[in-house]
Amino acid sequence: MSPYLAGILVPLVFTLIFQNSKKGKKRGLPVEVGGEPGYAIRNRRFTAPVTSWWEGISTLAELFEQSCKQHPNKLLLGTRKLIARETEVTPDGRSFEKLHLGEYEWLTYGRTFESVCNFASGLARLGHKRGERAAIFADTREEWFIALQGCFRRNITVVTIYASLGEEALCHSLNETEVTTVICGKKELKKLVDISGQLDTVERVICMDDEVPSDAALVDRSTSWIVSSFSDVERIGRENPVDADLPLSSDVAVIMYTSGSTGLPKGVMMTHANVLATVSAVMTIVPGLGSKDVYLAYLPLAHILELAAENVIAAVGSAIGYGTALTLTDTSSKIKKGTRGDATALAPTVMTAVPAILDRVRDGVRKKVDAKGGFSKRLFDIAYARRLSAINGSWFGSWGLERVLWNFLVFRKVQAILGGRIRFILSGGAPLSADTQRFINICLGAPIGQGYGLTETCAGGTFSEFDDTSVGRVGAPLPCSFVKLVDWPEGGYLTTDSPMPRGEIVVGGPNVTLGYFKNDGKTKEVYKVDERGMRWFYTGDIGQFHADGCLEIIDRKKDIVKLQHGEYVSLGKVEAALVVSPYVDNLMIHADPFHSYCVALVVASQPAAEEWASKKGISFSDFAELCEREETIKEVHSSLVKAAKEARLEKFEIPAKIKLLPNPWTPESGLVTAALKLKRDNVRKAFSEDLSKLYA
Ligand SMILES: *[C@@H]1O[C@H](CO)[C@@H](O)[C@H](O)[C@H]1NC(C)=O
Ligand SMILES: *[C@@H]1O[C@H](CO)[C@@H](O)[C@H](O)[C@H]1NC(C)=O
Ligand SMILES: *[C@@H]1O[C@H](CO)[C@@H](O)[C@H](O)[C@H]1NC(C)=O
Ligand SMILES: CC(=O)N[C@H]1CO[C@H](CO)[C@@H](O)[C@@H]1O
Repeated sequence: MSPYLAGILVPLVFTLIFQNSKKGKKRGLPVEVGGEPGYAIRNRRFTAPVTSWWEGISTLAELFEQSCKQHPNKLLLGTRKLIARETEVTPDGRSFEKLHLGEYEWLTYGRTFESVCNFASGLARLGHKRGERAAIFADTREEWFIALQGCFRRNITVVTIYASLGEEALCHSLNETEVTTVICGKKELKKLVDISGQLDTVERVICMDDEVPSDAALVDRSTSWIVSSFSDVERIGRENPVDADLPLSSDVAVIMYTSGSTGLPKGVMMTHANVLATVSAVMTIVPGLGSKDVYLAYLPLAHILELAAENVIAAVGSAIGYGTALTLTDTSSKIKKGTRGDATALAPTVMTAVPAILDRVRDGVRKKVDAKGGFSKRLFDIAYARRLSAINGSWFGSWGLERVLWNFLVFRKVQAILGGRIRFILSGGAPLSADTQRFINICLGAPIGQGYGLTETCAGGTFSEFDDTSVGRVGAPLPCSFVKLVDWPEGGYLTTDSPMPRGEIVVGGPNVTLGYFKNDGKTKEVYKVDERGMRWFYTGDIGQFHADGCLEIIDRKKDIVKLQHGEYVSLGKVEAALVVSPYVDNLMIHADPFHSYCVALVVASQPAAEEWASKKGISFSDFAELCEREETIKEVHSSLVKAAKEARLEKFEIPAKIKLLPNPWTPESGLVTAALKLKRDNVRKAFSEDLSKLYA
């Protein structure tokens, strides 16, 4: 049967089942609030801000203990065993490390709780005193979660640090918080030893990898630290149990160092009540989260989105399987050919993602479909178009059975990439492009909930409800938050704007954190308390409220630059419009008041550029050389201009000149944050010569 025929026949064969149109549903509710005048709103489904979903529970420690007692025999933490580490050499002589990983091995809730109690006792026996802080500095893994819960049981404030953080920032965060115990992996231990001379307060290090002894000798010689392995601490605790020393809800649970886009990182203080409010809010949003769910954990636990997500999962009896971004799928870069990636080995039902990862999934699927061509591609295109019009609210293509059929014929294979059972994806960290949201939504058949929040608001803020298929918006306020807009006249955004009120986004509620650790000045700048005692955080983001109460982020205060002739360029907006060009892997727009036009640094997408070159018959020695070529730059530039026109950018917003760069920007290079947001200052510094050449 021709795919075109299938497209016409299939819907005719099945009976008409119209999906309810979701249009016109009110999600938010304008409310009166005190403080600086503004247009405030909160979630319509809840009359008062949610503080705890669980009755009688006021800290994360109590929440976890309750859940362990309710589901002692259910599986909680799963980790894949490393079978072999291999080195693969490509024909041109480059070598890559590949991992051969086995099946997941599980700890039950009961066993995990024992580990947590043992670890807590072990910490005390090793000499960690009351009131001292501990830092966790490691990639996301089982021990991270156990250490976190262990610290909570001893009322120890946990300082979290991104594993990719640079030396200076690492030193600053450990110094500032006077950490006495650092819990880290083997890789991070090396980093610590390098700066040991500057760490005065650290007394002991707990290494999550069991191979520590050989390193320990080295560490002991060069530092005065006592180094123990994780299993040692657990053993000591098991042999010498100590009573729990539980925190109150107003005690600080975590000081989270955010890899800010400028300067040294700032530590955000979060109480148990703060995190619990966010955890509770997530409960109200993911439909039917329960003990049948399996969650794939791989984002940094030092990010509040992941920390809250894992605490939610562990509170409802679901299982958490650990993975990494580099071993996620069967074709991930570190997975040995022919073996399974984390998603296929685990078959998760729920996962979190940052937009950059979902963009990669989308590009991967598109490329595969295009490469196949012919019948498969046509079938895919038809299926996609039909699902798209259904999601668009049209009756055309919205039959329930048709959806099942397309899933079976086409999308099942895409779904198999992530294990085939995904029913909900939580996206956060940065806004998701409309195109990717649609694509993932259609191909995975699973709703994507997009959150908007910051570490400072404890990830609270807004959340798009799972049945909201509109794109580009971040939803209505979370049940734990109030959100209001405040005029920003300099930027031309007012709450009296029509058709929608616009302004700086300000978040208030039980979720708003206490402020920055040892940084009163900065705290006073961005946190304000109104006359009713409610705390508000000024986000610096610009948003607008739709009539149904959903928020849309449209700009960022400090990313707006005035050009020589007075036009304002919103860097983020222009970047979001141009990044859709197939040649772009990443880009940064640069504008300043000394010039009348803007320029762009563009990290070229290697596959796209090389494919174009080979089509044109251009020969080149390596990719860096290709990026230098006049004709390549011209081609990429015209593709940017096209994207700009499609997004209806003004002429002055289109970069007049561009520099093509061959190497991707990674968190390790310090050019982007761990959530892959641009660090403008660093990029500007790193490419200052290129920028001045662009203006020459
Ligand atoms: C928990 O620790 C903090 C900081 O040391 C302390 O101020 C607080 O009183 C402790 N809470 C309890 C319930 O002991
Ligand atoms: C940390 O503190 C020590 C001593 O107080 C000091 O020598 C060192 O420079 C500090 N390092 C940072 C990064 O602040
Ligand atoms: C879906 O709706 C948008 C906006 O209403 C429109 O631009 C787009 O063409 C529609 N797509 C389809 C496939 O109907
Ligand atoms: C820590 C904090 O900000 N607490 C506030 C949370 O919000 C409630 C009102 O919803 C205030 O009463 C708390 O003081």
